[in-house]
Amino acid sequence: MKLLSLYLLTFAFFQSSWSFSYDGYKAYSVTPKTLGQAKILKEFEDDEHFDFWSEFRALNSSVDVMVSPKAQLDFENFLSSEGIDYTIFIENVEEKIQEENKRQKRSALVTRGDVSFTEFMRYDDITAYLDKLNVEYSNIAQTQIIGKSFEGRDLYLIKISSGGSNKPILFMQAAIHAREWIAPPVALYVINQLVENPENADLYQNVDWVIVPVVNPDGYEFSHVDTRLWRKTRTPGTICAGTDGNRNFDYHWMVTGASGWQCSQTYAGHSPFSEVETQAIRDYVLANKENIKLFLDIHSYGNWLLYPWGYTTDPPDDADELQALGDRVNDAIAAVRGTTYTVGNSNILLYATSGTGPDYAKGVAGIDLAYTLELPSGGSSGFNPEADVIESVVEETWEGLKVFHDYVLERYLQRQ
Ligand code: 0X9
Ligand code: ZN
Repeated sequence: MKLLSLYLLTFAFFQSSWSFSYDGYKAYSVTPKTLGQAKILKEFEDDEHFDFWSEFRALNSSVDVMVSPKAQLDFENFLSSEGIDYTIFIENVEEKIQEENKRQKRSALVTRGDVSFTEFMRYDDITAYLDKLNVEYSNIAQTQIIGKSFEGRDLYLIKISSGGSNKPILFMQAAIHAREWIAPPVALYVINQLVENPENADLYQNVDWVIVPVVNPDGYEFSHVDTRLWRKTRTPGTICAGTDGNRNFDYHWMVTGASGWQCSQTYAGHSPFSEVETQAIRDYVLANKENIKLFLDIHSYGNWLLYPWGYTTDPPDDADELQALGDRVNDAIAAVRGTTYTVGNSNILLYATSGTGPDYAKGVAGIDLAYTLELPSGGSSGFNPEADVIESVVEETWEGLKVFHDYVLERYLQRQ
């Protein structure tokens, strides 16, 4: 037994590479100057040789896209012929990932049941921590398994509550996109601060917090061991695997900014809610929709705090309120060490999306306050932050998330 654990530890510690190699993949920073240019660029999203890492934000503002070796020559010719400016900011993505991996300790060093904000934790370590809280702090923290992932992993949710019923709920989820490794630590820090830091006890007296730290554990694990930049779920397809969970919700499903092609990074699935992971979120949200006052979907990257709608450019009726609250969250984050977010409607100028979690939460479940938080980028690819930045990101973000709490308290408590 001892030998086995030693072997496993050694294996985990020295395991430094993924099965899939990004050798020869390049990352481009591309700047569309006209709406026409932006539209044609967006069409590449459906192509499996292209992986858009950052959001289209505005004309004359750059977007990051990784291109496979096969497609690079045609892409560069195309950009030149269209007069679209670009630079190559990573010549070989594989080299960058390997270089960074040498410096990145992953959770080989995390003791079972502990939480770490100095390395990226594997899914089993995350759930072991939640299990521990469930036992050691059973008066305030309860885990719930809300379903199983496609590969059979338990989908964990944790509720932090001082008891009683019918309180407003702040709902947060992270890592519906597998590769966005900085998202689970933000969710885990909220959990850690609420449960293990007695100074924060007043934050769950009148409001319950419900947090799903990893919505897509299959993809998350796959991004640790096989393909670093995996985004989707792991459901098999006839040609390519995986569905984009954030295009799979049944609200204006597949109307825009989503793909019907299974190899696309934004594949919406063969039908709405084809994925067990999104079904689990749907079921929890619908069953608790009267109480959930905030739906926060945590992603990376780009420093955005976005509110619906993704599927249409028409703003929601309460856009002013969503903007004002978002601005307050941004101010609180900025006060820590100057990190700023752009707060806005998610269908900003060029980047429509449909079938997202926040659109569903607002449009179907009637949760007024629905947001996507795109955390800061890190490392060469934006999804590969150095592990030693985790702490500063989670700390500053926590300051912003407390603003959501204060607002929900002000806005909804007297009505309960
Ligand atoms: O595309 C997404 O699902 C989100 N961005 S990510 O880079 N994390 O994949 C953004 C969803 C909401 N944003 C917009 N509608 N613009
Ligand atoms: Zn994402």
